[in-house]
Amino acid sequence: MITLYSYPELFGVADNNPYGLKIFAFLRLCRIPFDHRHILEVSGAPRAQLPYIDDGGTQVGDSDEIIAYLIHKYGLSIDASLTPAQQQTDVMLRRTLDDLYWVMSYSRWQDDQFWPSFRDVFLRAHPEIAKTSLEAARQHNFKRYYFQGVGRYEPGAVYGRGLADLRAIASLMPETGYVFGPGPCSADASIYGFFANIYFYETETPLKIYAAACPRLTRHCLAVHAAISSNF
Ligand SMILES: N[C@@H](CCC(=O)N[C@@H](CS)C(=O)NCC(=O)O)C(=O)O
Repeated sequence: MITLYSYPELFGVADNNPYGLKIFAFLRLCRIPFDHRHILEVSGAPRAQLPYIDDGGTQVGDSDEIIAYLIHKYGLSIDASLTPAQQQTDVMLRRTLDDLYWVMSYSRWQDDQFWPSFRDVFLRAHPEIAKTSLEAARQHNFKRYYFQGVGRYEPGAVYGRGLADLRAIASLMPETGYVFGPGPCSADASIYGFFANIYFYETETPLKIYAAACPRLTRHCLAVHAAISSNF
């Protein structure tokens, strides 16, 4: 049995971290049974980052490596129909989502305008987590944002970057079906992991305002959300 280790759920999605939600969605789209453990401690994870999986004693970290491992190990056909051009678009898409991650995370943890709301929602949903632990995580994230670079920009410039990422992703999205055709592929799990963590978030950050007004992305998000929530 595969075990997925990832961060806690929030606002109706299975992980408040986009990389973990991406793997959750991928496993569900592929109908692979798994046990889901929500943790905060990263020291036991490969490269000390979440998510990771344990598959009968084999531990794999990094969401893209996990997907590649599962496709290979279980002969999954989810991406089999992608053209070579779509495969390369998928790489660029995942890199754009990596960029969006920093903006989304910044909006929750660093921006003083939105931090109190994120903190309160998180503590309400997870009363077992101490306020001091969350404050310590915030200080840790300040360092991450500074060294990545996003922490050195004014909020307007940060959000400008995230909105450009969202616009680029929206431009790929067809009016019907999934990103590369009528059926879902791993790229849909990737988009869902990040977009759902913006769209279902209650606070009106610039990313959330854009997301809620983007019918192509919201339609896609709700379609994946329904697909991974039913029949399990
Ligand atoms: N490339 C990794 C990124 C995962 C990642 O960035 N995880 C972060 C949180 S979003 C983490 O666990 N950080 C722990 C830490 O910085 O201490 C993936 O695709 O899974």
